[in-house]
Amino acid sequence: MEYKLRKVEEREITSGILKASFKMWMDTVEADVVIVGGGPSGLTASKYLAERGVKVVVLERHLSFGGGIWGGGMGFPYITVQAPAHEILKDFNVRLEEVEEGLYLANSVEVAAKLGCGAIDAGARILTGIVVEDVILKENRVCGVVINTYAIEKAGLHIDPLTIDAKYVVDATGHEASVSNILARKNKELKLEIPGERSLWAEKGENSLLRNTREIFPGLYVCGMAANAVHGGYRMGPVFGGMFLSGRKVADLILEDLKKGR
Ligand code: 48F
Repeated sequence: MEYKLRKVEEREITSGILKASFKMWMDTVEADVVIVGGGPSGLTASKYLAERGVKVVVLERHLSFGGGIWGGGMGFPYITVQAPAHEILKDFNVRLEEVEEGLYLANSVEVAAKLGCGAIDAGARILTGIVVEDVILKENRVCGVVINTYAIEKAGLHIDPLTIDAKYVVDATGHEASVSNILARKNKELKLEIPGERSLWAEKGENSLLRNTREIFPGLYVCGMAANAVHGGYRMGPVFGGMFLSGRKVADLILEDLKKGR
């Protein structure tokens, strides 16, 4: 390696970034599936959809993906995962340690990083710093999302949003269930009751999560903690088997729907 860099002009840097960004955004005006939230459930779903050739866009409010996974339990950087969901982490090349029969430990920083890598390598597009502030609702179906930048949201500026058309939208926004809440709040005639999550009961929360992972309104699926928040399920703390399996389930449900041409 020669330790001498090529000369570079400022305009080359700027025009290179703009050219790539506009090309990417022009290709993001519509997608098969928009997943809102780049936490464990959303990233898992995105990998299993993208590797089957589905055009997937993950929109994440913050500049980094991973959601609630980075900090493990109260800042101790490990999460627990129950069988058979550890098989999903194997698909992402995450290293696991079996601590009890069928119960595994994984380092939370490694999980967050590898979920993102796995999703990107499978072909999912992850856009960070983007907030979903509404949905497109036509003829009793969610058919896309309304987006703005996190910087604009945080500054409180009144700037009109842009949109992304989608065949399916997935609310993977965690405890907030923000997409489902927006739909319910703005469209009272739909009579969508969203009770929010209950207190912590790991076993119950994990099991109900999988039942609650489903299409809650035409075009809108919920997965991850959002699925329990929408149905009044329990929270579960730093046990993540349900999150990964919920992401996998929503991908399978959507693949089935796409196959049927719904
Ligand atoms: O909260 P989060 O990690 O969701 P999850 O996949 O996993 C939950 C676990 O982390 C944990 C748990 C396990 O025991 O309960 O909490 O269900 O990730 C949700 C992501 O969605 C983003 C948010 O920044 C976070 O990274 N998000 C929320 N609302 C929006 C959003 C929005 N309106 N637009 C874009 N991103």
